[in-house]
Amino acid sequence: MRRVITYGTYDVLHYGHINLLKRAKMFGDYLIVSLSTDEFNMLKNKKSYYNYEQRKFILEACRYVDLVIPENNWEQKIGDIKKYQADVFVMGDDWEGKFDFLKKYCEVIYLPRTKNVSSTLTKAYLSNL
Ligand code: C2G
Repeated sequence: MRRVITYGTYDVLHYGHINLLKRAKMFGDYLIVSLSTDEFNMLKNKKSYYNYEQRKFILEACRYVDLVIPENNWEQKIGDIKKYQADVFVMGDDWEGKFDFLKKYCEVIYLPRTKNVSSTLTKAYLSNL
């Protein structure tokens, strides 16, 4: 069983997120999403529309996702990779190079972001309706 792990806020889930999750899943058989908690989002200066439980509930309905765990801090990735025996770490390429230190523990893959879609754009559009 090849396990893939990825991290993110995944607020207002959109096709860019799904496209990332779908491609990430193709690198293994089991996809773990470490979902930023509301507290960690504050550290990332991100305010999510949906809270952690709601974002977790939505992600768990995604066919590509096998497990959702909380992302509480920047430091947990190595421990997560060991604890969940992740073989592959996948992120969008807006993070290109930022997580290369994980290469000691697993494969690190950065995938091209999906253009012209983001939670911020979606929220901005909705707030102008
Ligand atoms: N993403 C994408 N295309 C988009 C938007 C997002 O491929 N149009 C990807 C991002 O690159 C990321 C994932 O979808 O891999 C989740 O995006 P965010 O929720 O914005 O995640 P982020 O805030 O970057 O959190 O420890 C890492 C952080 O938690 C990453």
